[in-house]
Amino acid sequence: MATVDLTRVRPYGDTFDDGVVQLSFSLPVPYGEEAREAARQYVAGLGMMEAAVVDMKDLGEDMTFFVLYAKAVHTVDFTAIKVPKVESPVMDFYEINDFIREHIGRKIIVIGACTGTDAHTVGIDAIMNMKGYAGEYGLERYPEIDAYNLGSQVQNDEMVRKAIELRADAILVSQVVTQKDVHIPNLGELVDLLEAEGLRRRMVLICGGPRIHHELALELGYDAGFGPGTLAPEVASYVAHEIVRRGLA
Ligand code: B12
Repeated sequence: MATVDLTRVRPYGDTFDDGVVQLSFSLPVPYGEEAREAARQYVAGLGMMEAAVVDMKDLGEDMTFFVLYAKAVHTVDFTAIKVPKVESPVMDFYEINDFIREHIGRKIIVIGACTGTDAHTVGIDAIMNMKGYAGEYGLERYPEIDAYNLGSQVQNDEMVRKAIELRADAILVSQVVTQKDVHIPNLGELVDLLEAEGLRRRMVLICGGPRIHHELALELGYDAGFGPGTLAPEVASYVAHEIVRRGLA
């Protein structure tokens, strides 16, 4: 194995450090040799070398889908990368319940929903549902957590009303549709409403979804953001620790 210079890394396709990447995309052009050349020229225009179409399919209606290989010339400095991450020890189901009993001394109350116009409930269900996801029970199964899954298309004012009614310690917001950045104003509105009610600092506020990351969540005024592949214990561990850290118990 060649020695890796982490200040100058680039993709590895065939031979080490060759810069080869695979790209796929569609163009609104009819299938054929002109389409192949259009895709090749497009990728060359991105600054990549030796662009070659290795597969293409007619999508109908004058649309063509392509798979290409090409060589990237630039590198990135891996040593200079800093990514904000949720920094909290992850406990298992039993440890979390013990932690809550020992450090909080009462059940914690969590409400969650898919908010705004978003109807993709599978993600929030994966975190909250009794039956769980990927081998991990959801929050409804935790004896020390009272979890309320409010479902889909819940409006922000309704979330706030429920948070007050149920005396929530934490609010979980799922946003899956991100077309035209619809999630940004929707997530921001909830923060504004909580601040207007004087509740923001009294609750742990979390968002999640396939295109959510911790840095974005922090920018929008949330305490934490969780992305693809999140499991319930990561969320429950964070909430429990954050309640203790912030003295909200
Ligand atoms: C199933 C599905 C639907 C179902 C939803 C059914 C339901 N009850 O959920 C139906 C058919 C209704 C649907 C409708 C639409 N959909 Co749809 N759908 C999907 C699909 C195929 C799977 C999503 C899913 O279930 N993922 C599985 C879960 C487990 O993953 P997850 O959501 O990422 O959740 C995990 C993490 O992100 C995280 N997480 C998620 N939420 C939260 C919240 C918190 C607090 C935390 C901590 C963590 C967390 O934890 C979860 C577990 O690890 C995706 C494509 C895809 N393959 O992803 C498109 C997709 C999401 N849909 C899309 C679109 C565009 C739509 C429609 C607008 C289509 C239309 N024109 O009508 C409508 C919108 C309806 C609406 N008002 O929201 C687009 C979104 C594109 C974008 N970037 O915005 C996608 C990506 C498809 C695509 N490639 O175009 N959809």
